Amino acid sequence: MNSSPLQPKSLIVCPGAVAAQVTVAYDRMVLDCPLSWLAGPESQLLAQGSTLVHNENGALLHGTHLLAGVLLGKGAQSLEEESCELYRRMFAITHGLNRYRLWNYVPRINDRIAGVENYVAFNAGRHRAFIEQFGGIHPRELSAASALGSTGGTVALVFIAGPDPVKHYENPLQIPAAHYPECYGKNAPLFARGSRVHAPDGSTSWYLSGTASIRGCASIGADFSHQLQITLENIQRMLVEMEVPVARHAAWNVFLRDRRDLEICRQRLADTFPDDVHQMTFLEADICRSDLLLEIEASFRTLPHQKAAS
Ligand code: 3EB
Repeated sequence: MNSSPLQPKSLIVCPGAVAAQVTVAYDRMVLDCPLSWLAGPESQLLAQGSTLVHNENGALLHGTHLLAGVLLGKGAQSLEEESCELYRRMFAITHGLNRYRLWNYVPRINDRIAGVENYVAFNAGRHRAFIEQFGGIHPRELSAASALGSTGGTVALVFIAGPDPVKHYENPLQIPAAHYPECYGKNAPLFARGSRVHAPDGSTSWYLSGTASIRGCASIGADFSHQLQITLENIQRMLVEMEVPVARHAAWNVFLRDRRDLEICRQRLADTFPDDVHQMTFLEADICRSDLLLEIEASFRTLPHQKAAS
């Protein structure tokens, strides 16, 4: 069904599905994500635009200053091939635009196939697509991202892109992921720790990448509470680096490997970011490194310039 292009359309991410799938109905494009919802808002609005187009491999949302989309793997021979093909498609679709934010959902991310962990195979495919596209790895092409394990189905890639200027950030407490040594996989993960976008209407968006208990390149923290502490320190450092103002709208996603850690996690986050407690979604998901027990991502936004009241 085609609806009026004047009607705002939304890209929404919803957990709780069996396999990643995109449904488009009237004014909504929904990515059903195979992660378990635990607490907080049950769906998240990622982007709004004016036109939706879709086929069996994904959906795109066009707005005046935005192109957002969900792309699903077509079931290639291997996870590496499927990941490479998804990134090729995404690069073609976003050609000439800046990429603001990416989400990677990798089925059974910590399982091994023929001795290779699925996350390692995913990184190999992503790396190949970057080299094909840019001839090398350039920091200006690395945007904020998250990589989560899903319970099944194909790889899913969600992106937000557009023409507005974007600045990418790294965390001085962490080695840029693109420089991780080979012990974390032959091909490094390719993302920035955060990205900031200024829109022409005066609004600003900050995207904080999936943040975990990593210092330098090493996973640290033997138990959940310690990993949470390190993760929060990484986040606080990024909020300073990116100059995220105190007065802003926030939306958080907290991914827990084990749902039994929910209460301690909720309490600590409520103590640390009391104004944001109602904007935190808690999900159960596998994290890309098998020794990591949680990952936290967020986006922040300030409103367009207000016209002076007359
Ligand atoms: C890390 O810092 C944790 O592979 O796209 C976080 C965000 C992580 C994005 C990705 C991985 C990715 O290395 C994992």
